[in-house]
Amino acid sequence: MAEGAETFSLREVLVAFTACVSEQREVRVDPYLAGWKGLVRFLNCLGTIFSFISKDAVTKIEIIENYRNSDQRDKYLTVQSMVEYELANGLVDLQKRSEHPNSGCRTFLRLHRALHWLQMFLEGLRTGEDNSKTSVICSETYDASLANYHPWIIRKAAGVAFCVLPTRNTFLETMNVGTAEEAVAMLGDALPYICEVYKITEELYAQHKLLDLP
Ligand code: 1PZ
Repeated sequence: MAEGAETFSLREVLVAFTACVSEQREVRVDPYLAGWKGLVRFLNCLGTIFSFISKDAVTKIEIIENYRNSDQRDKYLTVQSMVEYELANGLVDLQKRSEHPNSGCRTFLRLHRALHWLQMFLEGLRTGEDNSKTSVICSETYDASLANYHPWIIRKAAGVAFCVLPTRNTFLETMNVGTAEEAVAMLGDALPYICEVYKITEELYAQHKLLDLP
């Protein structure tokens, strides 16, 4: 395992998602990105074979972070304010990527789709048998979600990478939350928050017909 992994716990990462939903049921961008950054760190601990995945996630996190560090930072405080601002100002390519290839809306949508996979994957881990294979849980949930948006070559590379994942119990221990049982309990606590973040974003994107942004 990579250096630094021993001080890293997935608990803090998943806790970041508990801070995402505001009292007005808006999704806060900063804790969302903090959650993703932690997930990327965790992914890097699993081996260099995953680096093509973490690099793409980092690129997308940085695009949105740059908006949060720009003069327009307040417009990117929540996903709701981002959507409203970018749409009102014609900053989103709706048909085909051209003038605004890296809009906040299209970039966030990629992370949002990945969050759907994450939700299903963690639920699969939580409810799986002790000796089940993480690689199977991972590929089944990937095929049912994110894979629909990826070209053949990426699906192929992802499939190869999944093969190196350890068994479920070892994977749960890699999360550094304690025993496998404690990790399962933590997942049970954290997953409803991740589901809520996903659901609110999905409804917002559906309402504005943004679910297919190029
Ligand atoms: C625990 C094992 C981890 C498995 C991770 C499963 C996800 C596989 C995703 C493969 C993505 C491959 C790289 C690049 C893909 C991009 O083409 C797409 C679309 O972006 P566009 O080309 O339109 O700009 N990017 C994505 O779909 C975002 C993927 C982010 C994945 C983050 C995974 C984090 C995993 C955390 C694990 C705990």
